[in-house]
Amino acid sequence: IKPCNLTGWWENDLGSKMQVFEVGKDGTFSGQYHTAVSSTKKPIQPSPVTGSQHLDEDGQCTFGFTVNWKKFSDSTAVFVGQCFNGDDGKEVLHTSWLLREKVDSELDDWKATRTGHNTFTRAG
Ligand code: B9F
Repeated sequence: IKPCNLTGWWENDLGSKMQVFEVGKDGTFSGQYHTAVSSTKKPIQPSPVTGSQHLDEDGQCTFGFTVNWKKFSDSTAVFVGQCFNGDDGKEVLHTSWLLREKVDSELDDWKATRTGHNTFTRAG
């Protein structure tokens, strides 16, 4: 079984790509997220990722990270997930996300959060 280390390039089921630069000894990491989808008119830009993973050696670590879409949107997304080794031995990340949209008024708070799931595999 491979140890769990998120360093490298990942691609999800939407075609979004994420690069994790380096995982520190304490499990913290930074990276860049290139979303394949957006619903703003502004051009999509690479967005900073900051996260933390467990350093379990069974290849099934849990992790979380935040994406700040600051260059083209006021929104923020957080992902939580776990790494698995599929039947073919390939690593797969199963994640759930919350996406917080900036709303103009507290009255709109109820509709400000979206949620979903993404599956990532190694890219390149
Ligand atoms: O489209 C999002 C956005 C935020 C405010 C206007 C546009 C920003 C990009 C989010 C990308 C999401 C997906 N990509 C991916 O790989 S993060 C979770 C998904 N996984 C439209 C209006 C308000 C929110 C969305 Fe917006």
